[in-house]
Amino acid sequence: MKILVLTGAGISAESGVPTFRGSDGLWEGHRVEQVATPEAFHQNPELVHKFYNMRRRKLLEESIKPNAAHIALAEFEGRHQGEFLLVTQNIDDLHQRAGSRNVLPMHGELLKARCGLTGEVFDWRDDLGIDTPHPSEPDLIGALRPHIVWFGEMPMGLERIASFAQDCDLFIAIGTSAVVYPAAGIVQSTPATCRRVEINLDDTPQSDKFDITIRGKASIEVPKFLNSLATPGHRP
Ligand code: BJW
Repeated sequence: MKILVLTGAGISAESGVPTFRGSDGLWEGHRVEQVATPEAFHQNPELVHKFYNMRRRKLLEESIKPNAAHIALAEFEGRHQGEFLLVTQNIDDLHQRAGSRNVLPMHGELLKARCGLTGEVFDWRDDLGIDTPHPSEPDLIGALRPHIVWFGEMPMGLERIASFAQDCDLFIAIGTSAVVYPAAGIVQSTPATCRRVEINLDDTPQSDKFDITIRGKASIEVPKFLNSLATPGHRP
């Protein structure tokens, strides 16, 4: 069985990483266009760096750990015989820390920085600023930006995602509000034969495209659902 999983901020919420939308979402108090667009970065790089520095520091706090949903996905991948791809919209590294191997972070990674001039990508755990020198060219100052896909920019790995989705047997979307494209449209690029499962606290604008909608916390529902797949004769 060929399995495609798409995760969003909801899977990391119970690990202490805030979601975007919703009452205590990350963008409360920030207008999206102030921080999550290339124009915003061009106009006010200090503000944008500050926003991501705060989130990077938080992600590196000891209390932030993968939860039962991240771990269940990693363990499932480890024992799954067929093809498996985990596409995440999340910029945290909790899937990787849980041990997932085939992870495609389509909206970038908070613990990486990119040179805006050359496109080189570096592992990055410190603050970034307008005075940060380029790691291999110290005279080049301020060329680094967070390795994040902002609105209007092309998400990463789209060809691989499209090619995997077109003949997958099972698609599972977990903890995403399904309002940001192209991620929200992946469900519709899966074939008619594919079983589509949505796990979320609430309905989303895409819920009617799924065969099964499971309502509840990811930390409970993801392990439960993945365990049910291991039951002989069970068809999701
Ligand atoms: C739980 C839970 C628990 C909570 N258990 N569940 C008009 C129409 C269509 C498209 C467009 C349009 N105008 C513009 C566009 C394109 C635009 C877009 O989609 N805009 C819409 C908002 C209208 N998209 C883009 O610009 C993308 N690029 C692009 O389109 O390029 C051109 C292109 C052309 C042709 C082909 C392909 C591409 C880029 C999008 C980049 C998104 N970047 C962000 C910010 C990253 C930086 C940062 O982190 O600050 O990525 S936006 C933000 O939203 C972030 C997320 O990855 C993304 C999705 O959010 P997510 O993960 O779904 O989180 P939430 O908070 O929204 O939802 C959480 C969910 O979890 C909720 O449903 C809860 O119920 C649930 N939940 N706790 C289970 N415990």
